[in-house]
Amino acid sequence: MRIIRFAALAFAACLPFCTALAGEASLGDLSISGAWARATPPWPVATLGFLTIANAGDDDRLMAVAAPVAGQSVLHRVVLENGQAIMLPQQEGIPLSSGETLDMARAGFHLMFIGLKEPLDDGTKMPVELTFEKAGKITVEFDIRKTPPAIAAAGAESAQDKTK
Ligand SMILES: [Cu+2]
Repeated sequence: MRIIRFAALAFAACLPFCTALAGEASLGDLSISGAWARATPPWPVATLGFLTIANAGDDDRLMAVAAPVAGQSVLHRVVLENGQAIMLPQQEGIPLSSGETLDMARAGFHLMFIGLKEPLDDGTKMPVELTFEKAGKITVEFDIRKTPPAIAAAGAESAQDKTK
């Protein structure tokens, strides 16, 4: 709990900068924001990435991701099985419903970058190609960060709720 509160404070402190840094792009009716991946130690194996996709058009689907720095990039969903969190590959892609916004972190999805060829340093960026079923392909610059903004944002939002 204490860690989450601290993260919320850290997020609030850097809010004006974080917004500008977050990986953003748009493709047709899709608006992508908050694209980031976790910074790695000097000898990395794999890392996770997250993003938010708002779909103002018809139903679509995130089918695949590819990052030059990774040997393999996959879509995962975390589910609980017998009390244990396991990651399931999403071979059918991740659905993006018409008129809805998918916050991958909150919905239990993530991108997984496996077989990293080099470390990802905090504060840098890496290009990731996203392939959608209907909208096609786009390359988005993901922010490499040590701190997970998803947890921080959840804290910031509950703080906002209190002001309503
Ligand atoms: Cu995974």
